[in-house]
Amino acid sequence: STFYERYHSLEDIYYWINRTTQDNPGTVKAILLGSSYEKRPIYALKISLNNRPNKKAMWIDCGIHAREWISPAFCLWFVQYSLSFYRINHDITQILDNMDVYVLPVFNPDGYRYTWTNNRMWRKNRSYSKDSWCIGVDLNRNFDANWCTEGASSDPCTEIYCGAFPESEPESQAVANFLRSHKDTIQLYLTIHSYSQMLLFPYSYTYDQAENHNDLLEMAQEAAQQIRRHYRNTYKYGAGAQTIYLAPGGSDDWAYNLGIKYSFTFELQDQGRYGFLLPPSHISKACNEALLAVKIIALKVIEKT
Ligand code: 0X9
Ligand code: ZN
Repeated sequence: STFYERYHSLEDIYYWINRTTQDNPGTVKAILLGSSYEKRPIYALKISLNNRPNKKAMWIDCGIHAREWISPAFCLWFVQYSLSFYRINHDITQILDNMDVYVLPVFNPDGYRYTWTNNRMWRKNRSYSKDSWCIGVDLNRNFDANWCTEGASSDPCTEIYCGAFPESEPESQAVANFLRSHKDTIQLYLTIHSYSQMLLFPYSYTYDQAENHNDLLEMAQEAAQQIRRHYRNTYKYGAGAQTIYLAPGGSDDWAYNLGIKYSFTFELQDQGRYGFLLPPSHISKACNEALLAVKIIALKVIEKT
């Protein structure tokens, strides 16, 4: 198997980030967004293929939940594909000609490392709370979007602990700060999770429909249909609250309310057979079908804006 058909430790991914920037000078830059609770750097890659003025951008983050290993694997896959197939594949060429792409491979480095060394099923980050022995905040409940209402918990011992206040965690703060300062160029926000095979969009913190609900629904539906056609696999799609559950404080809803009107959460393979323990032999199919969905959605955003 190739490098991209395996899972990689945090140290390997840092090394890969370094290599990728060195091997692609002028195209890929590493941006230091901040550092984690345990002081590890949080890097995003910026892929910029030509120097058009007023170029728009899209954002993809992976690994906000530590145990969802297919997610960082997808970010690496996406970067590799973009660099290898620019000017070869029509769709990725079209996308990179019109947009810069920011890719954050590991949103939650402390948690990810912990899943390699101590507990494969860890989800949250690794921060200590003041008044509990329990460790970790669910970073996807820590954003300022109806923060800590129904679907999150104020109990530090649960898997959906929302933190002491919105953006209390250095990881969510680093990403929120970057998105705030780039909201005028970023038109599309994507966040990659697993598992359950779903394409979700706002809102997850309320059953109310987003203002461009029909647009988002149409995009997700088209992506799911193409996955079915090309890969014979089923992805559900819809607004988060209606499709899975009410869950406030998520990065997708927060980015949407910031003004990034195309905001999606992808839940990659599988449907529960292996769950978070998706075998490496499934990485290529899981990533290729998600890549198809990213392309369809990004092309539609370019078309619409
Ligand atoms: O609950 C989550 O954070 C996500 N599912 S997961 O099993 N990967 O943990 C779904 C997130 C959907 N979006 C929001 N809740 N905002
Ligand atoms: Zn997740």
